[in-house]
Amino acid sequence: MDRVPLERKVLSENDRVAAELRARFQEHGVLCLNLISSPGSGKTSLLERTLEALPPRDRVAVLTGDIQTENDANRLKRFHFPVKQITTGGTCHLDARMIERHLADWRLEDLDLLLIENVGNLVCPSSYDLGEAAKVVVLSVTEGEDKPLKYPSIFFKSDLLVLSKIDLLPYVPFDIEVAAENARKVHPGMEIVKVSCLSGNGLHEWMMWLGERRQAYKSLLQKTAS
Ligand SMILES: Nc1nc2c(ncn2[C@@H]2O[C@H](COP(=O)(O)OP(=O)(O)OP(=O)(O)O)[C@@H](O)[C@H]2O)c(=O)[nH]1
Ligand SMILES: [Mg+2]
Repeated sequence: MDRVPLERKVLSENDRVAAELRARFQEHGVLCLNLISSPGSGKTSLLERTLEALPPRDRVAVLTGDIQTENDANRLKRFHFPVKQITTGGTCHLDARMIERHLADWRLEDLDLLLIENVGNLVCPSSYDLGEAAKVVVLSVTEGEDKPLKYPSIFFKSDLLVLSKIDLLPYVPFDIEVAAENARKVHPGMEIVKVSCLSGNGLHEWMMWLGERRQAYKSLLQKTAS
């Protein structure tokens, strides 16, 4: 079989498993978000600040993907929410089977929110549905304003752009308005929050977005059930 039909087959198998996951998330009322960015844009830092801000009894869990190491899971475990590392051993993205396998011994009925940190990569993760309700793309101010134009797929598919590391704006030639304009060229009306995990600026807006998303998901499920 040549490469293109084989890739298509892998993707359709992934879509099938992702659809099953999405149905299970809906059945149990679990909002699942898939965080995607280049390596080092600040996904784990954003999750650290998020877990720190959530009430200790919140029904939240995290799956974090990397090619190697348990480093990110170790950083996130100290907040005492369920956290699991997925090490792909070389694959540049998570796929739906990996999510299914790593969820096997968690009870979805005990969760309201599942945060997935994808492997650091702006390209491959965009093709693999994980059954999430929404993708969130993180772009740091050290990466250049042109990234939405160069890697349009992930910006098009994500509901939210988190512009991260804004504390570094005085030191890097990054025009935040141009970055936002580029993102909206690819994805008209895209929601954007600007954050610094170092100073805490903008984290309130991120937490508001997250809270509104959780509420909207709950209302949607209630409406479809009645
Ligand atoms: N100045 C500054 N540095 C930050 C900020 N957020 C993260 N960093 C730093 O950026 C580096 C990478 O952050 P991570 O949170 O590990 O990034 P990541 O996207 O999870 O990285 P991978 O999982 O390897 O893809 C670390 O040295 C962080 O301390 C920020 O808001 N401001
Ligand atoms: Mg990380």
